[in-house]
Amino acid sequence: MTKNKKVLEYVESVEKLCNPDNVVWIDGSEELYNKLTEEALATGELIKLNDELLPGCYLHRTAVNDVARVEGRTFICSREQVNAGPTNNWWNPSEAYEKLNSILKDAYKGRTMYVIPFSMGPVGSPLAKIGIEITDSIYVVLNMKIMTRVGQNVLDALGDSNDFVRGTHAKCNIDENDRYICHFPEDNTIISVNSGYGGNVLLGKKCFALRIASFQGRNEGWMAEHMLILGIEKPDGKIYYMGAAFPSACGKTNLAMLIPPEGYKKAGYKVWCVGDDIAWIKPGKDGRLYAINPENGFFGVAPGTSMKSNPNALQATKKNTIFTNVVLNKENNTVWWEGMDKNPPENAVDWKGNDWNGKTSDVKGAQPNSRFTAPAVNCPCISSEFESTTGVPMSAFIFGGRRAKTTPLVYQARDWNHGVFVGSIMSSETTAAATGATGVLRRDPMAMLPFCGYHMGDYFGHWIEMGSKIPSDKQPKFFNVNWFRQDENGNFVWPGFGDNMRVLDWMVKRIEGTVDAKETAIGYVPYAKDINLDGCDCSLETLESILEVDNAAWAKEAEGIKEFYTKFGDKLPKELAKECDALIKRTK
Ligand code: OXD
Ligand code: MN
Repeated sequence: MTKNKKVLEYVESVEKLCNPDNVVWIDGSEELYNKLTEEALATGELIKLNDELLPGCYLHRTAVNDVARVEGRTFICSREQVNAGPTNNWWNPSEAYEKLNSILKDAYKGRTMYVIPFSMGPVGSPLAKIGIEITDSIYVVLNMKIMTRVGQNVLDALGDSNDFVRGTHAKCNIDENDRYICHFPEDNTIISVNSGYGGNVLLGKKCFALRIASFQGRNEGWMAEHMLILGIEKPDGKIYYMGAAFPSACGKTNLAMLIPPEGYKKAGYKVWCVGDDIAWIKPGKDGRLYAINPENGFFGVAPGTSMKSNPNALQATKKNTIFTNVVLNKENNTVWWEGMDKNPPENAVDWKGNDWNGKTSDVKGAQPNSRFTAPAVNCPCISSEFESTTGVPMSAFIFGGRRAKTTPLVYQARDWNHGVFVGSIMSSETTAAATGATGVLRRDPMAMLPFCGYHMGDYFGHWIEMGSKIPSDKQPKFFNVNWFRQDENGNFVWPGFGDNMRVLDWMVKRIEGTVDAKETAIGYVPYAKDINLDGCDCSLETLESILEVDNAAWAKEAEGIKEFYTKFGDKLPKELAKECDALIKRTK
């Protein structure tokens, strides 16, 4: 399939080490995918679902010990420890290679080795990058087909270039004690062993598109961010594109596919989804920042996805989708998960493969981190710019988190550096369901804590530097949102979901310069009257209560930020230290 010497060398080296029975190159043809699907059905790796209700859809179950990303076993193997920084696990690369090679030795014996050439981003786009993933898992091949662009055309686009990421994955025995997800940023290399769970084995996603790409972006003058990308189309046809970063469990996929309230729909507003998880962002010729979604599908959390919370995502899963660790409804051979509807199946199989009755069982049927892998083209609100090779021009960056108090519904940063500060202090309170302890604050700068492939202090510095290259009139505006303010009784105050459109609408007006805002210690906060509440289940007074900025609370918050910042030592950009001091001063 290719004469590229570096690709051939890499494939041969893995073949020699892992010793497979066969080698199959994934050329992107339907014939080959069909053949592999048949094989996976025969072994039980995949279960075919109802072809009328869910055409082209399959169910897969992972091992019970292998259901999520494993941050504790994820390593940045930079040559110098300092370059991994205080927020990553570091492993000396020579030691890591030695250990991984011992695990990989003969790991494919009796198995087939698949070589997947894939592009992150539209093939041939100047913003796209190429990878070769080698794996012994058909599940990985079929998921990579959905999540990335795969096939001969990728190798053609690569030509004889050495600029590709080498990803090796081996299932081995799914032994959690020998599970490693390792990144060698200086070698463009990823090695993942002893897992079969998507986030650990679909190497294009977190491993390449965030950890390796963030490192590449710093060296090459662009940014790889954990951001959804959406476009807001106004009735006059003008579209504003925004990138938004949230820690998990803050409704990122829901925001990416938001359905505007009736009044907005009637007036002609539309929201388009360009991506739900990752953005690659680069300055264009005109000086503005342009973004692509490097992925080709959605690897979404299934539980909680419903016709109410996210009809677009649900619709996207109706064909050519792979479900992982959800409930199998035996009555009609379809799938179900908690939060899909109030009608769990009685004659069903749970994610572990045991018989399950949703009406009587007291255990969950779907694994809480069960997933759908759905092609982006299936999404009813996918943007017409999804395949754009130049990307979409960014008008705003939105940061956010889950905070019961302190952080108002929305505020705008003063300028770029203040915006970077706002992103760097992102934080979320854990929910009781997730941890057993409610209200524990976790700082997660730009939602990149588990995904930054180098020292996070340098990452902040890179953000500052990117801003210095963009003329201020071309810079996106920065906003922070908090959909999760609670009243004294612990009830959420803001209705959220589609009503978040009202906040996005205010941002558009700020971008256009058609609405004033109140200057506060933390930035610009809306006047309540400027947020459109027509048809909204929230009164003006209630809205006012979640727009308040409590200086005493922010003075305390600033102490926490200062403390958090000490982690980064002298790598903390002085611009951010200055922003923190300025916040402290303004709260007095
Ligand atoms: C994801 C994550 O799966 O951020 O997207 O964990
Ligand atoms: Mn994510």
